[in-house]
Amino acid sequence: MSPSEITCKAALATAPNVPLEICDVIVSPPQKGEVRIKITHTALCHTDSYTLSGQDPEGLFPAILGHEAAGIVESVGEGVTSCKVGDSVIPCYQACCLNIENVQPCKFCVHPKTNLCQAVRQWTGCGIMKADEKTRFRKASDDTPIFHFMGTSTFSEYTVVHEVAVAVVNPKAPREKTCLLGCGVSTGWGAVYNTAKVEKGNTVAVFGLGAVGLAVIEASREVGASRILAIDTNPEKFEVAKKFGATECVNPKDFANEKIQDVIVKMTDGGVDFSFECIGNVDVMRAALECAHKGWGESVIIGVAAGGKEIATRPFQLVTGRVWRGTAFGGYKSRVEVPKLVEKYLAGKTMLDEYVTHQMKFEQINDAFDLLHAGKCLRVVLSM
Ligand code: NAD
Ligand code: AHE
Ligand code: ZN
Repeated sequence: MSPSEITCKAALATAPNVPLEICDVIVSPPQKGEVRIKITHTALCHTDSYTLSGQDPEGLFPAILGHEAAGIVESVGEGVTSCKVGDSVIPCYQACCLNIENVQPCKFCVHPKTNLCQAVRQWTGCGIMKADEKTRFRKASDDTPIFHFMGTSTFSEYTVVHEVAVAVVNPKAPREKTCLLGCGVSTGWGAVYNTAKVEKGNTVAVFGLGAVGLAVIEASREVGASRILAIDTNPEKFEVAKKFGATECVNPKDFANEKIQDVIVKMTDGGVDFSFECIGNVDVMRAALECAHKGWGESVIIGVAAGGKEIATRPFQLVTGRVWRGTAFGGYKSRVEVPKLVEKYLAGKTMLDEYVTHQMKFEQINDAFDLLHAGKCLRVVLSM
């Protein structure tokens, strides 16, 4: 029997800076190359808040936000071979078209230096599905079409995603924890292992101690970084940063008359081997670059800055050997590597539970956003 429409609850972003509206939406069946997922758990990432704020040039309204989640395949569209009904899955906002029967991988997926699959990117950026360039969501009350977000739209009891965005994972893994591997934690880990390639004995500075920054700290400790400086304007984050592996904590507000990059350079005899910006603030991006050591220091931009913002530094900073990089989803080729991250967690080789500071009901999603804005949480996981 072919799948039919489903009516379910979703949290609708109706306009910038307006609380989400929990309402009934109609979710169409998956079309060719698509998968409909029953979302069981979704977390909130700062990027959801960024798009809701209206600062995202790709932000569309009305939309169903959410991109850090886990669920179970409810139905699949024509031609889908890489997952089946009942599979435990993690939707991947950063798609990956490798290893799918009858799918020719894109040139990004076969390239060893990037994870930026482009198989569906032009459609996900416009809030629609590739097959017919339409949305699979509409409002139950008046049939208004609702845009998808990042190809995932996990703030809904059911969502439709492209097959290339579905990672099938071990069904024994607790989805209330592994949902975090859909974005923030994987991104921080991958920034260290794949993008920066931090090595034993290196010194590291991490700007921003949300889940992303803490995952950078956790991975830096795992590779054996000798010093891990944790920097945040909210000193309430310092205790947890130390638990994740920070060796020193620095609050820029304690150095009102000194640039934070100068403080770090002094603390580290000329600068760190690697720095990571995990905030989305272009001034901090500059500071992170400029606290990297002359001659070899590298700085990785992870934070997402508002539309219209630009980064600046004296070119001399680069002439004298510093390197500026960026990373999306920590460089992981998602569908292929997320299942391996789940196994690493199941083997007890990573932290994950520790990033979940709050568990709430889906209906409390606006309270969860309030916690995020107040800096009172790492990850809030909502159960559907
Ligand atoms: P978060 O809001 O939980 O954490 C941000 C932290 O930065 C907070 O602890 C806050 O106190 C701190 N901060 C804010 N301004 C600061 C300043 N001027 N100096 C020092 N600290 C400051 O966010 P998160 O969910 O961890 O995400 C971090 C960033 O990474 C966001 O911009 C998010 O959009 C981005 N992100 C990027 C990717 C990617 O693939 N590139 C993936 C996930 C998230
Ligand atoms: N739409 C935004 C860009 C947002 C952005 O940079 N997203 C990150 C992931 S953030 C996850 O929390 C990313 O991976 N980007 C790669 C891509 O292809 O979007 C804007 O500013 O236009
Ligand atoms: Zn995210």
